[in-house]
Amino acid sequence: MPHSLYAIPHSLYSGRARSYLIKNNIPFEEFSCGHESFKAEIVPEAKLSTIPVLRTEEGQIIRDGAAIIEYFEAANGRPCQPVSPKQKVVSGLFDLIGAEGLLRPAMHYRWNFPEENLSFLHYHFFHSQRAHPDREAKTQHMMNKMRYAAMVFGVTDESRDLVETLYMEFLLALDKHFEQYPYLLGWKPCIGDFGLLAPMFAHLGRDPKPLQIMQQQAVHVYRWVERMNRAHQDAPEHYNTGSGYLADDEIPETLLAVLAVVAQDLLPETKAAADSINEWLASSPLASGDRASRYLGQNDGKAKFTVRGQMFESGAQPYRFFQLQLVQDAYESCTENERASVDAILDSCGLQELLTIKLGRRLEQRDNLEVWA
Ligand SMILES: N[C@@H](CCC(=O)N[C@@H](CS)C(=O)NCC(=O)O)C(=O)O
Repeated sequence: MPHSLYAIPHSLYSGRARSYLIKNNIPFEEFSCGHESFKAEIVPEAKLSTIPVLRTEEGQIIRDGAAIIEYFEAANGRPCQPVSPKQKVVSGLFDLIGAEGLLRPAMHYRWNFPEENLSFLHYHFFHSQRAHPDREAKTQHMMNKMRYAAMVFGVTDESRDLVETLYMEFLLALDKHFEQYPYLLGWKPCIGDFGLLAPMFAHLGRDPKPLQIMQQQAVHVYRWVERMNRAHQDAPEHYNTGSGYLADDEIPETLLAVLAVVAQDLLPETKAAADSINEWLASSPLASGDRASRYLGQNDGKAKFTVRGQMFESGAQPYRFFQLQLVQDAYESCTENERASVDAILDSCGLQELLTIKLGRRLEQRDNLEVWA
């Protein structure tokens, strides 16, 4: 049996793992979470009923997109991990941005344009439910749950204009980058490309409303999304292509421009989420191995922060800090000189402080769950 990937086309985090398997020529079969085997065989070992989940050829069950990628990276000599310091840190940053930093536009452009998106979404949600008499009711329940999640991440009537403005600034900056190079760090995808693909494929590069925006206003980003789902390099429009990451630890200016846009909400939101979770940690006795649930923190788990005068309240999720820890670990493993070179680029795009924001406890993944160390 080849590897089995439990995933669905419209799932944000599934796109990250699927692309990694495709790009690394790892044979797999894809099964819906509506498949009978998901509930019966997968969830008991996955512990949570989220997707993606991988069942390896040997029968090991791995829940979580980052963990699936890490499984193959560790086994195969880290083919998608840049080794030079700036590129390693920037790759990790884009992984974090994809996993956590674009949830507001992803949810907004999916759920707040029913005229354009609803029948498309219904098809996908319906076909990810088991064939069961309650299938339609379950479909509606799941769609309502996800619609509500858009609000959890801070999209409201007051904030939606700014959510759109920030997304368009990000999209146009990213478009300029992909006009120059087919991948974030040059000629092949890194861990950051896979992370970033999560919101940019299933939601922002596939649902009818945001897909149209991407095709009409950011064709280079659209091509990258397409390219990330094809095994070969798929960059015929780039003449004189190279084959690896850019030489000399180069981070193109176009990528720093993208990070400068992202910094505007990523940094204040991460600080606010850390404050909220740290206050909660201070009053919560925890043993090593206790589960870190999805939303945690003070004030009902909310991170409160302001961008361009607009107040946002969003769910404070420990997962953000699991990803951030990886970036901080990469930075801390550098020599002093290497750290100085990383400091210089992060300073130039307003992200330097991100390296110092920490939770009071480290997070780990154990037995398919995020737990406190
Ligand atoms: N940290 C997990 C998150 C997975 C996740 O939240 N997946 C969504 C679909 S994109 C899901 O299964 N949601 C269902 C639920 O939360 O009940 C990962 O990166 O794989």
